[in-house]
Order: sequence, then C-alpha cells, then structure tokens
Amino acid sequence: MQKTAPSLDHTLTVGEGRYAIVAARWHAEIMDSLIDGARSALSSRGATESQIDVLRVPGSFELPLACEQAALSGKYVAVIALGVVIQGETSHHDYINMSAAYGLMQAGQKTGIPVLFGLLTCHTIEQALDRAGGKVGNKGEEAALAAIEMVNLLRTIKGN
Ligand code: DLZ
Repeated sequence: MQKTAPSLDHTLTVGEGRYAIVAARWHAEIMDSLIDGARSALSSRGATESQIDVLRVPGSFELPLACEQAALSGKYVAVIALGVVIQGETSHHDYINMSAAYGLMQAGQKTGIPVLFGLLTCHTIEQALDRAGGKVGNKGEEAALAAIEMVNLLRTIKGN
C-alpha cells in the first residue's frame, strides 16, 4: 500500500525571519524539483525572495556540517536540508544516509534551530522522481511546510 504524507498544517504563514535551503548537488534535475518545491511552499506562505537563501553542498554527506553552520550563523529561523541518495551497487548509500540523518538531527538539537530532513533515500531514480513532484508529492515542499510549522511551534513555546 502506498503511504501518504502526514497532514501538515497548511494554515501557517512564514512571518519574519529567513529560511536556508541547503541542497546537495548530486542528481541535479531531481534536486531542482525539490528546491522548487521548498521555495514555492515558503513563498506561497508569505516569504519574500530575501527571506530564502539556497546554499549548495557537494553531496548529501556534507549536509549536516553546512546545516549546522547555517543554524549557528544566527541568520536563519530554520534550515531545510535537501538531498537525493540513490542506492548503488555497494553499501555506500547506507553510510551517506545514516550519517546525514544522524548529523541533521544533531544539528537541530545542538543549535535549537529547526533542521528539516528533506533527504530522499531511494532504491531507484523512479522512486526519487515520484517524490520530487511526481505521484508521491514533493518532499522539498513537505520539508519546507514542516519548517514553517516548527518555527511557529518554537515561537509558541518561547512566547514570542
Ligand atoms: C559518493 C556519492 C554517491 C556514490 N552517491 C551519492 C548520492 O546518491 N547522493 C548524494 O547526495 N551524494 C552522493 N555521493 C557524494 C557524497 O554525498 C559526498 O559528497 C562525497 O562522498 C564526498 O564527501
């Protein structure tokens, strides 16, 4: 059975503050769709161009460090990590996926800035295309919506 995305809160708006989209370069066309999805989710909820920075890293393995540094910079209210890892002949992808997932979680926890996990961990290119604007939605868009929700949640928790 095909799983559906959890219902995200579509009523929230961006408000003040800048968002970083940190995007790996591997699988360029699929990445472009994820970046477009994240960008349009932010702008359709009120973000201006100057509130969105797109920062590029060589591959998904480099996402955690770049996201952590972006979060520490004080410039951003949230950092959205985007990447596409496709299973290869060796177990290389497992190391990239696990390192990225763990590193991104730690970056968020260490900095207190939401770091979103928009990494596709797919067996095939087709699975990735399905999740980058295809029949399973756009995971870049979902990560951006989750970022807006987390920023609003932290504002509620902190009372500002
Ligand atoms: C090396 C590598 C491989 C095999 N596959 C991917 C991939 O599918 N997606 C991705 O984002 N990056 C890949 N990389 C590159 C690594 O993430 C990393 O950039 C290099 O190992 C250099 O540290």
